Amino acid sequence: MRGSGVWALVLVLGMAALRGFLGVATPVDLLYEGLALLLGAPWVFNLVHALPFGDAAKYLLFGASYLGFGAFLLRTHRWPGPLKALAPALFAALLYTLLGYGPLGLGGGNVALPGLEVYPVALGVGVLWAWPGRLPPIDPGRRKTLAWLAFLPIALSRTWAEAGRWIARLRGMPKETTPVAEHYVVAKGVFPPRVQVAAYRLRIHGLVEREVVLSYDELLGLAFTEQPTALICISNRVGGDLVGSSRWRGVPLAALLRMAGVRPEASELILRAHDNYSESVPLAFALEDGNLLALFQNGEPLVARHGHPVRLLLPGLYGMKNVKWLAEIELVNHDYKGFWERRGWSDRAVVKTMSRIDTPVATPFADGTYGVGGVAFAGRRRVARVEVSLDGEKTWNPAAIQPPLGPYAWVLWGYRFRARPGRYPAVVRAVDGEGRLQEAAPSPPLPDGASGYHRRTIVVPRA
Ligand SMILES: Nc1nc2c(c(=O)[nH]1)N[C@H]1C(S)=C(S)[C@@H](COP(=O)(O)O)O[C@H]1N2
Ligand SMILES: [Mo]
Repeated sequence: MRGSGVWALVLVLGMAALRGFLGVATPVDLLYEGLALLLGAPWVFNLVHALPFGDAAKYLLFGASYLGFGAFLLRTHRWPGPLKALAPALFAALLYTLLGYGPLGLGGGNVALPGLEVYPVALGVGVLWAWPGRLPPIDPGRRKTLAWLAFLPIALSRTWAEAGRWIARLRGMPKETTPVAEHYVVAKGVFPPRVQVAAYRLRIHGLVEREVVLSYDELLGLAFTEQPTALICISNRVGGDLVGSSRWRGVPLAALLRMAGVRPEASELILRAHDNYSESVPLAFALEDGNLLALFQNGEPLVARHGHPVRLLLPGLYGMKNVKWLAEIELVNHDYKGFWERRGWSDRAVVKTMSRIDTPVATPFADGTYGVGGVAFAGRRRVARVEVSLDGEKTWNPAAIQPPLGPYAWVLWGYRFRARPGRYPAVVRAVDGEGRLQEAAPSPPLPDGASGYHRRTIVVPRA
């Protein structure tokens, strides 16, 4: 049994190395995905975030997945040889099925953790596990050292995450947090309406138990949350720059709705602004986590053009739903068409998965490789993976992703490669957290937002 333990450890570390150094998806990633999904339940998410781990929770979970897989291997210790060899593959099949990707992990050919990578790893590990040959005897004194090695996956997952750091060094990359002055601005009017803070009142009325009227100071007295959140305009073209990702801070919308007490008949919110703009959002969506009545952007009170004093932030919906200069929220029991809907634009306005190449000239690195990069965003579905092609879409290569600042922020991606100086046709595409590939067919922004891949000729200079 002791020999098995060591061998299980070796295999688990081997998989961590495949993941950490080569970016190969392994059965462990499926386990991580499953656990993360379980932990994605709002109450667990809040609990984990209340703990003093911060971002480390993710790495602990990643490490735990490796230990979990090791434990699974040990459970199969007494299985007959052939079954033992198939155990990791069965493990993968079970998780693929539970995750809804289909047992082979094909899920329409667009899954974030492709079976084409996972199964060969699973079979390889299985075969080594079933017939390891004769293991060298281990001196008991060294067992402790080996036990410490169990932490290597955690360390590796860290390096794997840190590996994204070079992405920020690529020339031409946007900042992870868009400064207020660089954030795109869209509004129906030319000048922002002037709203006096002293006179400002937010009114919540309609199908509520009690009408709520709050001054700016009263809003300031409520519990705040801060979250990095990307905004993208529905009229943004493929490759366009009507997208940004700032740190917004304010009062959760659900908390305000609770203050007013939503009546059971209510089904929709009408959002009215001081510039005669109006929008609507279904109540069920409005109640979700992440929706904010924002008063601050990147730590500063909102500036006029971004909605001073108060705007709405509805992560995952196109900018048009993120009402600036918010004046009132009315709860109603019917569908309401907002300013843009009446002009033919999308009613639901759920953002499409997008990705963009931001580096016209590849950045040379000391190791002889070159790097290109950009941003990607998939709203509440999150970005699972980004792929880049440099050969006219014959081959797609996985890009590295910088762990995003939060669930609603955009992600910075980067891709490193070796190539001779020259011009290359770069194309990028993203896969969202539901395993769905970015829509390839080009469509114009009207009515549902643009789709299609961003293509850009990149120059590989002489290093
Ligand atoms: N009151 C009001 N809110 C509005 C608009 C508007 O014209 N009036 N335009 C919307 C659109 S179309 C977009 S894309 C976002 C842009 O927000 P930003 O200017 O802060 O980037 O604001 C939205 N909120
Ligand atoms: Mo917009």
